[in-house]
Amino acid sequence: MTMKLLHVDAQPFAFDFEVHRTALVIIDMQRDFIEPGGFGESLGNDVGRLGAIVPACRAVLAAWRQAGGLVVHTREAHRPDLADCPPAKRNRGNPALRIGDEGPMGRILVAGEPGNQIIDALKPAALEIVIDKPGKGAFYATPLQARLQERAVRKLVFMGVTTEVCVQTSMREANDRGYDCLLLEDCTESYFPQFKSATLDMVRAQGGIVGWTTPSGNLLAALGKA
Ligand code: TIU
Repeated sequence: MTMKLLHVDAQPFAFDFEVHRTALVIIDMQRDFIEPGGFGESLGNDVGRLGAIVPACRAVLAAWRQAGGLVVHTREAHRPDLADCPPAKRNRGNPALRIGDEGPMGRILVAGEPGNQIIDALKPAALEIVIDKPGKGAFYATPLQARLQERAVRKLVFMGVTTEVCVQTSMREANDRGYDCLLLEDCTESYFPQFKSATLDMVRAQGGIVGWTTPSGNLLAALGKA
């Protein structure tokens, strides 16, 4: 693994990082959000948009693994007894299928069910960190902060879905814990294109109030893979 300081062209200015002090965090690339019949669709969304980012995510994941970087995968997942699912979340919006109900891919948003798995194209490798999270943020009620501190990680590169919900929430939580965050623009997607675009704008406004954004090609170039 290189110990060099690498520079990525980004907005609002260059993002500098060392691979051994940085983690790639892939948010909730689960069948529940990307395929029909899961949680995303139960909320009334057209899930078709999200799959388009998978090839770009795969390219980054492969390059990051080859560089020897730490990879964190998250899953939005509730315990089978739903003890970690507030009724306010389960009942919000009176959805067609509620969290815990039986759907075409098993129980909606429940750990261990087929629909709750990360899609095969981005399957976690042995020894990569997998974090099950009951909320939208990756830090709330999870061991993520401890796992990153054990490895002296200071910076995070984000991919995943959805941009303005779990990705943005996780980036804001990371900010408050002292991490610099880079969001890869073509490796994140929303059910609402205007929300993705607004999120990218608000992340990098005010001198990077939440973080940096860049197309994944710029990260690949910094890693020597473009
Ligand atoms: N509904 C929606 O856009 N997202 C979520 O409920 N969770 C995540 O973003 N992972």
